[in-house]
Amino acid sequence: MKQLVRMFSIVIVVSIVLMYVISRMNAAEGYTGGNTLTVYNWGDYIDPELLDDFEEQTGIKVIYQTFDSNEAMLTKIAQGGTTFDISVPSDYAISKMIEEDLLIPIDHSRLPNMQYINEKFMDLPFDPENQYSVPYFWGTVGIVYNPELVGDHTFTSWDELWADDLRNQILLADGAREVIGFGLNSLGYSLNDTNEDHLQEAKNKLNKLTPNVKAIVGDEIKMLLANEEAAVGLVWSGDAAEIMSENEKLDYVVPEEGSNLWFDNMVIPKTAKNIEGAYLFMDFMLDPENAARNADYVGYSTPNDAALELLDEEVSGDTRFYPEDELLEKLEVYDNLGKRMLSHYNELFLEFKMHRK
Ligand code: N2P
Repeated sequence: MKQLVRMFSIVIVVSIVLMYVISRMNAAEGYTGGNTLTVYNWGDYIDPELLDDFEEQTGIKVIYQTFDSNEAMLTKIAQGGTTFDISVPSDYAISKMIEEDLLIPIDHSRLPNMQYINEKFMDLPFDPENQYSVPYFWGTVGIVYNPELVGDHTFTSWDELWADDLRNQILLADGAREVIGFGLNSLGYSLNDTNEDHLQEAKNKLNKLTPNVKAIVGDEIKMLLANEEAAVGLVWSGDAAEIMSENEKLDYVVPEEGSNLWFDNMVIPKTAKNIEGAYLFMDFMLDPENAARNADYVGYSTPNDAALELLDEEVSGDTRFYPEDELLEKLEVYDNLGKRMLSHYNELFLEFKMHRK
């Protein structure tokens, strides 16, 4: 019996020493096991200093990864093998993730700073009662252009993009919904249209835009347009704001036939390992001061009323980026068109890209 007790004590002591050594080794690499948070966000979509501040305040180490489309993000999370604690999908992608059971419901009582979100960004059809998502940024899709390089065009109509004098002058954001969407809008159809004839008509029309399209690009679109490498860009509003802060000559417009109004929200995917950390991160990003700094840095529009008050009036009063309800009512949010139709949109976009080659 005595021997058994001794052996048992030795095992315990050895385990404690081992655990200590392992934890020190992890600390040396900057990881403390459970004390990391993996954030999966769009590229160029956060002020990196906020990540440093979050780490300092909470002692949680952030592992930060980026994606450049909802489609890429969805595929990666759905296929598994990842440990993302936070992601930031758009409206229709949130609805798709809910449908595919990829998200953890949000306990609002753990997010005191949620009170600062303007009501109009809550309880939207893609996530009733915000059961699964928390507003991050919102905006529109439109055209940024350099008035000095485009003659008389002011792009109040999508059709102006097809003008002969814009040869090789247009950069397009690399988004399937965005590109097929403005193709449909330019024909007077909804950007959620699922009628096959309309979709083919849109693709054929987009194919005709090819001589004017210089490139289809990711986040570098901002640098290229600010440097006047092209005269016109199809962009998300916040990217336009960022470009215009670099180059004041440029302007941003949402064409009159209609366009997309989008919402990007934070979610906790089922892949999460640090749910406590995920709540801390979300509440940190909802803090008015942090949300204002973030909006200032990335150029996107904040849904956070208290943050909005902290922004320069020049920013918060700019109706190109904080449009009045009258314009917003004319815009459409992307619907979750279902798995098959969304793949079809992706295919059509790919065919359009191939047509360019
Ligand atoms: C940031 C992209 C914002 C995505 N680079 C708009 N949904």
